[in-house]
Amino acid sequence: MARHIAYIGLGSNLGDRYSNLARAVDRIRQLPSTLVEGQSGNYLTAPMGPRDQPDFLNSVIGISTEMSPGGLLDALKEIEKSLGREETYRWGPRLIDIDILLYDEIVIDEEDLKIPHPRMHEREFALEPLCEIAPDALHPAMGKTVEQILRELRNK
Ligand code: PH2
Ligand code: MG
Ligand code: MG
Repeated sequence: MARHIAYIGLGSNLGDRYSNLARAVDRIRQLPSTLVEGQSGNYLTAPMGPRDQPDFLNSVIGISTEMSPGGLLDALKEIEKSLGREETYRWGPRLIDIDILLYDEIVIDEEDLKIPHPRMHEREFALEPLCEIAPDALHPAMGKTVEQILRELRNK
């Protein structure tokens, strides 16, 4: 089976945010045929969207995996659930959020699975940690590297 490179964004703004991110990465390490190849630092970030919620802790990891995009998405949702995530409102506070940002240079636009993550290009809390570990990763829909996208976002 072919190996694929994916970048995954993690966020938490409830409970012990550091431990929530660490536990999520531990679970991702245990996924079948998956290796964590790189891990950014942790970034304390102001909430985007509704402002009346705690600050987030965000990070990004790079993995190599034989899992398909759909299989990976299902597995990440399971991990969110197993760590105790409960649904609130859209962009509301969450114990753990695990999003696929990029998967190779694939573009998928399905109801439940959109890759690249449809808002990553406007979110410094995703781009900054991603840039730390993979500045040259290509956003296949925009035809730009993540470093370029971050620079342009900051110059707006
Ligand atoms: N996630 C959201 C909404 N707003 N803000 C920050 N700073 N970090 C996040 O991870 C985040 C957010 C929805 O997924
Ligand atoms: Mg998210
Ligand atoms: Mg999510």
